[in-house]
Amino acid sequence: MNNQEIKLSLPNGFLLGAASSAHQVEGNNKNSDWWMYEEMGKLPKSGKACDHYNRFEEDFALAKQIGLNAMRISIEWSRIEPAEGKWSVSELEHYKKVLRKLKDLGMTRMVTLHHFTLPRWLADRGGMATREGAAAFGRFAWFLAQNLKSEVDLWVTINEPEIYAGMGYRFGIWPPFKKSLPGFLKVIGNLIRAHKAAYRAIKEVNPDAKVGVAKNSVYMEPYRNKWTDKQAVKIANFFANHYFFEKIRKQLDFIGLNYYFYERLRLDLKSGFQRVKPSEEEARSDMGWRTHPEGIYYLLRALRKYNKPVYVTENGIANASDDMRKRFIAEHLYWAKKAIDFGVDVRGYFYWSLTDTYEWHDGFGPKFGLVEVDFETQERRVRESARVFKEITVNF
Ligand code: IFM
Repeated sequence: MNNQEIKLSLPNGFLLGAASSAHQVEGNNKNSDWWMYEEMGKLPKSGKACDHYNRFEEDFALAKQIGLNAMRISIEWSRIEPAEGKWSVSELEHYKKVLRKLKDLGMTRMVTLHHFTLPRWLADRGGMATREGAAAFGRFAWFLAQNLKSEVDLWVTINEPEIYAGMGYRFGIWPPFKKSLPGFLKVIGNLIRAHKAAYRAIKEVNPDAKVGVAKNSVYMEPYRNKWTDKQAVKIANFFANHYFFEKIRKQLDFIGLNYYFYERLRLDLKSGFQRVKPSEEEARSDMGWRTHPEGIYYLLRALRKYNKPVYVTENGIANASDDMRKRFIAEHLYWAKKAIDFGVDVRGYFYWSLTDTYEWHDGFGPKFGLVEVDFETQERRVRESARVFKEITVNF
């Protein structure tokens, strides 16, 4: 793709935005389970992160300046409900200010309610491994719907349910550091309950609200043109990309697609089920994740069967030298546009992330941001690649 081809014409009202999550950018999220484990030395410390809690105005102004018309942020549950049933008026006021700032800038506001962290009090009681966790999430959603009714344009209940459950309960890398397949499946079941509870709560307050989920999806291909490899893809594709949507189909106003991963699968008697490693020539991010823009097209096409609006709620690359990012964004948008032309109702694209962030167990190493952050001085510098958004035509 050359630079000429970046000039895509996207549909009326198409959202071009960036995404972030509270714990990764705000700083000092002291009442969350992550903070607790960071203090114990089990995770890198997030500390002040990007100090976005105090610098949100500057950050949103940069988003506007680079040509974005939408932001996806998350509201930190542990700030709003630091103890069970005790709602913080001052934190609610803070988020009202944040959301109003976006409105003043003319930006659409997508808000996530659960992006990997939990209030400590709930984590102490088993979090999402319990049905009570799902019910508590419903109450949290109800509280926000009541109080932020006119401040949110699009609600996302849960971010990447399978990643959350997998990292915390199957691979033991994130809180609460468990490694159990039955435990993982139980959490998935409770996240489905949690989504439904939040969906019902928000709709009870405002039947016109638009509520969706942001689901991580993996584009998979068979390694060889063999029946076994194709079967492996079929099964893995169902569980990784569709099971969750199927379960919440009736409680879903829009679909959120987070796309980062491409896999080639093989299955045979000798080596069993295998994810074939990328070859040396394949483009990869600083984190070793291979990039495959075309994959977004096939994933989006497969979502057409749900007959709902779709937003790319995340897509991004860790690329400190910034030599891959512009092309990465342009090519994903190119393929998203192809999906629109195919008939998928894609309404927006949110790049991950506006700024560099605290990247969970990888700390401050990976650089995903359109805006570079010096974590010592908190200085911001817009990366060259961020220009891409001004080169794309959106018909308003
Ligand atoms: O930083 C994360 C984000 O929290 C969820 N989606 C993937 C991003 C990059 O790893």
